[in-house]
Amino acid sequence: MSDQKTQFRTCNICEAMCGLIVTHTDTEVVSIKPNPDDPLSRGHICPKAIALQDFRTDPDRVTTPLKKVDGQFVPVSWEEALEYAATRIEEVQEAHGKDAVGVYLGNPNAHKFGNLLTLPRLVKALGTQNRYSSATADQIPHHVASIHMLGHPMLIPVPDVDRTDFMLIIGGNPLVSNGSMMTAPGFGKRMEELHARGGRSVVVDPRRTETAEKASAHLFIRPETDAFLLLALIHEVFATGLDSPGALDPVVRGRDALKQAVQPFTPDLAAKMTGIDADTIRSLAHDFARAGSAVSYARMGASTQSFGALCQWASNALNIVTGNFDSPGGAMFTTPALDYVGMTSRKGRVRSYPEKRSRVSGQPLYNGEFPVSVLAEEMETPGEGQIRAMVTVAGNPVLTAPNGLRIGAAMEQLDFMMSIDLHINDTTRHADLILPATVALEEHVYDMVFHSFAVRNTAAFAEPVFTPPNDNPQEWEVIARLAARLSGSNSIGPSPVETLTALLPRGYHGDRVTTDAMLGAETGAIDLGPLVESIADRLETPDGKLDLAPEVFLADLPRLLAFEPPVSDDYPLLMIGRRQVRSHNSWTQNSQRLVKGRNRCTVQMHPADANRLSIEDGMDVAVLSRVGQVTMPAEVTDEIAPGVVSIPQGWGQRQGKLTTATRVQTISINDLTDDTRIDPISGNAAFNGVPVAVKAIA
Ligand SMILES: Nc1nc2c(c(=O)[nH]1)N[C@H]1C(S)=C(S)[C@@H](COP(=O)(O)OP(=O)(O)OC[C@H]3O[C@@H](n4cnc5c(=O)[nH]c(N)nc54)[C@H](O)[C@@H]3O)O[C@H]1N2
Ligand SMILES: Nc1nc2c(c(=O)[nH]1)N[C@H]1C(S)=C(S)[C@@H](COP(=O)(O)OP(=O)(O)OC[C@H]3O[C@@H](n4cnc5c(=O)[nH]c(N)nc54)[C@H](O)[C@@H]3O)O[C@H]1N2
Ligand code: SF4
Ligand SMILES: [Mo]
Repeated sequence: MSDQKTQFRTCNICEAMCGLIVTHTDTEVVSIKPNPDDPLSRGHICPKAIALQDFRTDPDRVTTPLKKVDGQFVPVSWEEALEYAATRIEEVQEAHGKDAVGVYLGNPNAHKFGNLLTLPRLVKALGTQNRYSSATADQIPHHVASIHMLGHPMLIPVPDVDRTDFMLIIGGNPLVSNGSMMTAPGFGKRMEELHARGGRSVVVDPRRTETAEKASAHLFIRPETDAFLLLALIHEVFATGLDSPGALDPVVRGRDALKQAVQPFTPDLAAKMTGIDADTIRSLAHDFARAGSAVSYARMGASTQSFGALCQWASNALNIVTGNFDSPGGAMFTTPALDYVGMTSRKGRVRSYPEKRSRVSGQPLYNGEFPVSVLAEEMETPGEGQIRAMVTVAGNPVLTAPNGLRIGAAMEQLDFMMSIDLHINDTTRHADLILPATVALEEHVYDMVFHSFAVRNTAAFAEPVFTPPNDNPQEWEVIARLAARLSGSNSIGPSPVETLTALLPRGYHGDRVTTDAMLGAETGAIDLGPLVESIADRLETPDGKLDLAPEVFLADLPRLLAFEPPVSDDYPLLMIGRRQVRSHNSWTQNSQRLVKGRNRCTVQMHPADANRLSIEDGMDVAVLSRVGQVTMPAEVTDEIAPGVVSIPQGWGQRQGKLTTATRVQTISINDLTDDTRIDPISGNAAFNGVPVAVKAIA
């Protein structure tokens, strides 16, 4: 017992950045507990934090480089592996050009500052335009709204949850997800505090979610009709003279254009499209505009849909016209210790958007990345620029991208594929080479991304707890070594901690935040206070104004007006996804402590739909879409709106290696989602509102 040590640490599985207290020996975790004094998470954690230790000791974890020989993975040395990777990539690029290699960067990269600081070197060394990431299956509409309205993709407004009087949540379930593009650990408690100070919360969602259960009110909405609701709220605000310019008025332009653009979007039209009655919409607009402060927060449900970009624009616009932008209790901006926006400032540079369009189907490229929805066709379709080799880092698109099986089949045809990952899984099994990664407890932690989206400014840093298995290099070093080898350099460059140390003094808090100061913080993190008004000086649009009515969104409104729900006789129901507390995207399902218990991979449907189809709770049913078919248990519940079905994302591990003793048979929702359903403005996958049929199995 004497050699036990205790460390403060930020959990970096999801965006919530919960403060942990990790007690450990040199080789084992003794306990992982919440840090009650963390200024952001205030003692909140979820069951996944405890599972951090499982990812390290997972018996199925890849712990040596694996090379595929005659269809079997065999261990090889790091030297051989890196040489093999570089040689094969160079062969493909010499024969077919730089763009013949595609890169896919998955979600865990966003949580690892070592990866974030070294991946640009790898991408540069590869020199390919064929870049993809999970962002286009997630939040690219937020960036597109910020680019056009504020001039920088990372100037993302964050709801000032802790001070607002009225929170409108559209298509987010932060009680389960703990917030996204809104780092808000312990959201349930924050919501209770909102209600306790006399405030209100309204959730708009086709499912009565865990968040909806706790909210002041829940409104069921038809999938993909949120833009009608948001624009009708703006319409009503203008129509009743409830718009209030606020302190930002001198820097805002496009108010009249917005007012004119929302003319057709009356509460009556919204009622017809959304299924929410017109009077409810009118009162919602009045309550929102009259509240002391209010904030509209639109997330996954409103971004992974055919009108994702319009939704994010309209949600921002509603906050702006009601004077709830960059003001306490409204949508605000962080001033983080590591100032990512400042580091990548575009002030004074005029750019045109989208930056490019994809080769095969002309979908838009933003932030240097093509939509993941076009990845399969870019591998399949011959011609100059065809992808013939892939590099994936911490990504599992076969389970997480729409029509994932099509991506898997295309990967099988590649000349070469390599992955940096923890597992042989549905994606990496197609690779010729897998390089092992280090896991959280083996690495330094500083959150480069999510401090930028947090409801409070804080900063925390921790050192590795354990050494990696087999003395493996840190993941950043693997990336840096491959990049160096490909660019013919002898140096792997500065370490992420060196870079972080150099960048912090240039951020908003100067010398106050250093790695030493963070390590020495008595509460485990430095509290930098609540969000402050800051946007007027930070706008990066060419004319320095905040644009309420960018042409790209106005030009998309006729498409919205022409929208009809995509149901047909063959596929009469609309499918949406759901998240669950004990599962994180596609990669935590190997933790026994998280997956134990009943099979949670069920298709939820309303009793009225179940009755009509002679389906009973617990029965196995077939779910069919244009692209695929699965069999899974039905869960009959009035949690879900009639006409809608819900399937959780992240399940369906087919690969034998992801095996826990009692693992249940699950399916992947992305065997059903359709890669041709895309938001044409942002290129984001439209996971919501996929037309499906559900059938009882004899
Ligand atoms: N436990 C857990 N936490 C997670 C994750 C996880 O897998 N597990 N994943 C993390 C990641 S990567 C992210 S991006 C975040 C996402 O965080 P959230 O945005 O909170 O994600 P979801 O829980 O998917 O919530 C989306 C909601 O939108 C609803 N919805 C679906 N279609 C529509 C629609 O057309 N309109 C409206 N209004 N609502 C709709 C769904 O019913 C669902 O309740 O969560 C993060 N946190
Ligand atoms: N239908 C539907 N599909 C969705 C969603 C949805 O709501 N509905 N959500 C979307 C969203 S929001 C997201 S973010 C994407 C996520 O999509 P991805 O980023 O493609 O998937 P993840 O499940 O996060 O998979 C991460 C991969 O990284 C590996 N991994 C985990 N930790 C590490 C590490 O530290 N290093 C390395 N090198 N590898 C690691 C895992 O083994 C796994 O292979 O999925 C999207 N897909
Ligand atoms: S909510 Fe997210 S950050 Fe917090 S403990 Fe759970 S997984 Fe970790
Ligand atoms: Mo995500």
